[in-house]
Amino acid sequence: MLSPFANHAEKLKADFLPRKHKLFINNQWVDPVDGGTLDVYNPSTKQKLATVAAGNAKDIDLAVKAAEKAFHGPWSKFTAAQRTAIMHKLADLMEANIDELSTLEVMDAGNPIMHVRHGDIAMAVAYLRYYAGWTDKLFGQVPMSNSGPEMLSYSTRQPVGVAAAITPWNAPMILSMFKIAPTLASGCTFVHKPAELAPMTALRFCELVLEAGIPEGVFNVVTGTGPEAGAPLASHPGVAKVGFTGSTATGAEILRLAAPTFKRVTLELGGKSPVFMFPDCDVDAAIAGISNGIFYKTGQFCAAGTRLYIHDKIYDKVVAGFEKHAKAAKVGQPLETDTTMGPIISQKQLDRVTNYLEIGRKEGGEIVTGGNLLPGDGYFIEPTLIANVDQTKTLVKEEIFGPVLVAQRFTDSHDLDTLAAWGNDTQYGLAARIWTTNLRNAHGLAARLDAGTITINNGFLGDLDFGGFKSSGLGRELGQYGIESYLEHKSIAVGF
Ligand code: TXE
Repeated sequence: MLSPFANHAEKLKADFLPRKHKLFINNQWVDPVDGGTLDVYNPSTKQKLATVAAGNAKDIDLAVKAAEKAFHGPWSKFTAAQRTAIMHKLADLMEANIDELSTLEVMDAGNPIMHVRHGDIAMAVAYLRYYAGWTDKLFGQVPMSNSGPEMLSYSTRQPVGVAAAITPWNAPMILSMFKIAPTLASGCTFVHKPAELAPMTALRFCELVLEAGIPEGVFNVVTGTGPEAGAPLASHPGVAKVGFTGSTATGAEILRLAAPTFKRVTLELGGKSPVFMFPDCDVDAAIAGISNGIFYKTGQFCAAGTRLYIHDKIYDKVVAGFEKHAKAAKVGQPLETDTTMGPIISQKQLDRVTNYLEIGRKEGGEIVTGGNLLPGDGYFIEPTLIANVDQTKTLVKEEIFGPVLVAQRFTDSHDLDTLAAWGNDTQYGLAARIWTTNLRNAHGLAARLDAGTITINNGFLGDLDFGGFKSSGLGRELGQYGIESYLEHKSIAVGF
């Protein structure tokens, strides 16, 4: 079927993609100081998509200085209402260009167009509008005990300064927006180092920033690799806050790089999220939930529910149901509107997934469905379910970051403490899912699990904050809490 998005793809191929992509500093497109370049590939065709600039420490320094100047300059004079207005303008521009932005992100990162158009990019617009509403709702305090005719002490808040964002490739626009929106709402300025594997929407977004009239220096993008551009950004003394989404190992490195200058750091890292399926749940809804959950971003999603704990009474039905969904899934070209699951992002990530499948086999796992690479031009692999595993197995402990589920049984003899102990038996604590209609199981288990986000049945996170316990991260993004790390608190005591 010819995708209605094919026209956008053709236009992008004719105009935007072949350009000489530069760095966006001070509202100008500039060449990187040392002239480096990086090729970007389409994971569903393995074809080169574009060549972008490879910035390094020198470019990061220019971008941070521009952001520092803007922070103390014109941007600091913007009222809350003006920041709100400009954020709404940016959101309107995103919406006006949503089909093109979505197409570009699909060509760059490989996620299915319908997920990207109606999920990621639409939600990024919504988050921008959400935080646009926060600019005039940030308050300090005046404790009654400290105010009176002869005393006044109060607290106030101010933006921390330059906020850096280092983002991954699995959901480029939305994970960037988790950081862009609170930056603009709080009055901070921004330097972004997008993922080298999928930087294209970040660059196209700069054109919308220009069109929206955001003053120079407020919003800067330096493309490049992690070690060459990300590391100097995370350690730059002019940066006050680093927001990072990516691997746990790189998160630890960011924390180390940010430590000498005591930057505020938020980290959203890996996960190995458990899914508990009780016999009283809506089994069909639960099967659809686990299937869609693992098809989403081809399992390359930090909060994906990957460890299934299924009650014995419904185990066979769930496994058969998933198999049916997996066989019916259309794995293929992500610009086609009926595609269920796209490719893995790169050969390296595909090798990582196939290596885990090999480990699973060696450790005695039974591949119930999937497990094979699929023909085609891109990095395609079948959705996979592996049974006959237990808590000791590598596939139950480590993040695979591919469309692979592992399934275990439980029975009535396992109490909530045992189930929670299994759920918590990992270094991660990002998310958990519970399928049940029994309130005692739902709340009892949710209270016992160490996870930042717990979904019961079809629960939707909405405007709640997002982040993880343990090695899944530090701090939170989204919601009211998500703007806190962009704000400094100041207590002022007045003497009369
Ligand atoms: O991640 P990296 P990779 C997990 C997932 C995946 C694994 C590896 O398990 O298989 O990580 O993916 C930048 N200083 N997640 O290697 O390296 C890099 O340029 C500063 C989970 O792609 O963490 C990119 O912009 N920055 C995840 C960003 O970090 C550095 C999303 C992410 O890359 C850097 C992606 C350095 N030294 C992967 N090294 C999630 N939480 O959703 C790299 N970077």
